[in-house]
Amino acid sequence: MGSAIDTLTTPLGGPTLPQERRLVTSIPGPRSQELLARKAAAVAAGVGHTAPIHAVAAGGGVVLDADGNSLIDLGSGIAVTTLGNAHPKIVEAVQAQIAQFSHTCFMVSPYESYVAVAEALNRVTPGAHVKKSALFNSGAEAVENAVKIARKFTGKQAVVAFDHGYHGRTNLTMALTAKAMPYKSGFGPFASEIYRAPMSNPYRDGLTGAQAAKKAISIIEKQVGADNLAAVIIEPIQGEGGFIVPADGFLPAVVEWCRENGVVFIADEIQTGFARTGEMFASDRFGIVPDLITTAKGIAGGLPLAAVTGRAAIMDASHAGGLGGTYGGNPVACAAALAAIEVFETEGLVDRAREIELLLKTRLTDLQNADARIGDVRGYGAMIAAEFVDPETNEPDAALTASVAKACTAQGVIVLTCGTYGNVIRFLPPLSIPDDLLHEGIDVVAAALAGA
Ligand code: PLZ
Repeated sequence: MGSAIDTLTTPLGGPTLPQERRLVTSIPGPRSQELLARKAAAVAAGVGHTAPIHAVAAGGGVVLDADGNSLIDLGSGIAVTTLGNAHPKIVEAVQAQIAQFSHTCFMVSPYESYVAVAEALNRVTPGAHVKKSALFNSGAEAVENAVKIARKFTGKQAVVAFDHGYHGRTNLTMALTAKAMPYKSGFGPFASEIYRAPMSNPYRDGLTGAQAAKKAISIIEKQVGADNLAAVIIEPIQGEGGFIVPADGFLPAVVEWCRENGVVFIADEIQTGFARTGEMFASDRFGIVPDLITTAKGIAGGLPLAAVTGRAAIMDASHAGGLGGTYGGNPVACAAALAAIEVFETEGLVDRAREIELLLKTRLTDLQNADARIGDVRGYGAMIAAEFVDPETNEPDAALTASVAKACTAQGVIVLTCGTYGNVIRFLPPLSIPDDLLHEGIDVVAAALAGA
C-alpha cells in the first residue's frame, strides 16, 4: 500500500501542497486509527492531542494526513508555523546547516549563527536601547531564564504573574501559569515567591485600562511590595488564557509602575511575537517597551528555539557561566531563525497578518450578529478568538465550544480551543494560508455551530 504522499501530484511539503480541504475517509481514517492505537500503547497518557490524525506533510494552509485527507490548518501547531510549514527558505537553511555541523554546544565552541540571531533579536524587538540576548530551546525555558536574569539583576525574589496567564509546564512556569487543569493539577508543590494579580479583561470586568491597572498595582503593592518584587511577567495579549486583549492604557500603566519601582517588566511574547498580531511584536501595538522579552514559537519556522532579549544592563547582570544549556541556540535552529527573520522582514508578513485579521473579524462578527452564543470576537492579526457563552447569562459555555471544535476537526478543519473556562475557539492560521481556505474554514465553523 502506498503512503498518502504518493497521491500528491506536487512535491512534498511547503506551499506546493494542493491547497484544498479534501476528505477521502472519515476522521480519523484507518491509518490514523492504527497510529492512535500505537500512541495509546507507547506514549504516556498525559500527552494529549487535538486532531486525531497522523500528519505526513503540511504547507501553505493545510495538513495532510496518512489517509490522504487534507485538513485546513487554523492552528499552526499552536502559533508556531507562522510562515507556513516547510517554507522553502527554512528548508534550504536547515539543509545547508545540518550538512555543515549539527552541534558543537555554544558554551563549548561558539559559532556565528547564534551571534547573528542575537543581533537580529536585539534589532527587531521593541525599543531602541542597547540590548542583548540569550538563546534556549523552548518557551518555558526562556521564561525560566528571564526570571533568573531579573532576580540576579534586582537582587529580589518575588515575581508577579496575572490571572489567566500561561507561561509553560516546567516547575517554575507551572507556578506562573494560572490554570490548574490540565497544566498543574497534582504536579505540585510549585516554586515559591510567585504572586498573581488581576488581568485587564474588558469583556468580563468592564474596567478601563487605567482602572484595571490601578486595581492590579494596588494588589501588588499590598500583597507583595515593590521592595520584594523582581519582575512582573505578562503576555501582552494572553494566549492559552483565552486571547484576552487588555484595555488600552493597562499595559503602559503597569510598565510605568515597574520602572518607578525598580521592577523588571517581562513581556512574554512567545505566542504573540513575530508578526502574529499584525505587528512584529504585540508590545509595539500597545506602545510599550519591555525590559525583557521572551520569544519562541514563530521564531524559527518550526524548529525548537527560544530567546530572552532585553536591556543590556539587565542581561549582563548574570555571572559568566550562569546562563546556558547543552542545546540552547542549536545551529540548525539558528539557521532556521535567521531565514525566518529575513522572511518576516522581506515578505510583508505583518501586512498579511492584518489582512487575515480583517477577513476573520468580518466573518466572525457576521456570525456573532446572527448567533448570540458568540459573546465576543476579539484579537489582532492572525490571532483571533470567538468566545462562546450562554446567551441568557453570558456564562462561559465550554460544552458548546468543545462540540463545535470536534465537529470542525471531523469536517477537516483543525481548530484549537483555549481559555480559563475552555469556552474560546482561537484562530491561529499560518500566514501562508490562501484566503479561500480561510473562508472555507469559517464556513465549516459556522455549520458546526448551527448544528450544535
Ligand atoms: N508562554 C505565552 O503560549 C506555549 C502551550 C501548549 P513552550 N503555549 C502553548 C501546551 O499545552 O503545552 C507558551 C505560551 C506563552 C510560554 C509558553 C511555553 O512555551 O515552548 O511550550 O515551553
